[in-house]
Amino acid sequence: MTVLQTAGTAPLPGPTRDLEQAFADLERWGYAVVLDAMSPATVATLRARVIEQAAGEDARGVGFHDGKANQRIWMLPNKGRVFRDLMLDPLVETMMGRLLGKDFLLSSLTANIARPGGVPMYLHADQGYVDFWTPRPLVANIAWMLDDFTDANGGTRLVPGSHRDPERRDYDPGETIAAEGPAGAALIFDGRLIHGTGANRTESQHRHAILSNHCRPFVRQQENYFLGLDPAIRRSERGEFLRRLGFWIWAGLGRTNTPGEKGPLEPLAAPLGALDGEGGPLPG
Ligand SMILES: O=C(O)CCC(=O)C(=O)O
Repeated sequence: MTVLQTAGTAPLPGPTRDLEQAFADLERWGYAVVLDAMSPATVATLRARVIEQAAGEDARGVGFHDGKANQRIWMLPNKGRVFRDLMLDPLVETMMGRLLGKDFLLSSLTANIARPGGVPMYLHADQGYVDFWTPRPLVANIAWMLDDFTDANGGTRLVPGSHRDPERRDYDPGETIAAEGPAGAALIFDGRLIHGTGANRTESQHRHAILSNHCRPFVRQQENYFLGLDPAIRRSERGEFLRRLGFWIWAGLGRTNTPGEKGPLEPLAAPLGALDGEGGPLPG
C-alpha cells in the first residue's frame, strides 16, 4: 500500500524557523526547509570558497562535471576549514541527531553547482543502496543553500511523502516539486525521500549548494575518510569533528584492536602481528 500523499490533498510545508515544525514536516513529508540556517557572512564565505575550488579543480583538469553544465566538488573536509566548521554547527547535531541518533556520522560532504542548461539528475533516494524499506531513516541530508533555490534555477526536486512508501516504486518527474528557499536556508531531507537536482532553466543564475549526507553509525560512509582525509587535517582537527567522521569506536565497530579501546583512533604505528608462543614475532 502506498501512503504517499501529494500536493493535491494537503498543504505542503513552507520554509520555517521553528525546528519543531521542521521535525513535523520531516515526519509527514520527508523534508523541511529551515530558514536562516547560516548567516549571510557564512553564506558569502562558503559560496566564494566553492566557486574558487570549482575553478581550481577545472584549472588542474580534475573538475568533475555532471553532464555539461553542472559541477560537483567532492571530499570537502579536505578543501577548507569553513566546510569543516559547518559540520560542527549546532543545527547539524540537532537535526541529524534526532533523525539518526546522537552518534550519527558524516557520510559525505560535497558541493553541487547547478548551472544554466543543467539537466535534471535522475530521481533517487540517498539510502537507495539499502535493498529493503526501513521504517526509520538510516541516512539524512542537508542541502545548504548558498543561493536562493527556485523552481527555475535547479532547486532540488522532491517527491513529498515518498519516504513513507514501503513499496519504493519508481517515481515520475511529473510527481516532483521544487524545494525553494532563500540563500542561507537549509533543506533537510530523509534518506528515503525520492529527489534529484532540478534542471536550471535560467539564463545566468548559478545555483550553489553544499550537500552534507549523514548516516547512522553502523552504515558504511560514502566518502572513505580513513583513507581520504588529509593526514595533516586528521592530526590537527578537533576530536568532535573526527568523531563525526568515524575516527571513534561505536558499539565495538571500527576498532583497530580490542573492543575496549577509547577515544580518537589513530593509525596503528606498530600493529600487533603474528607471535610465537614466547611473544616473539613470526613472519606474517
Ligand atoms: O544538488 C541537489 O539539488 C541535489 C543533489 C542530490 O540529489 C544528491 O547529491 O544526491
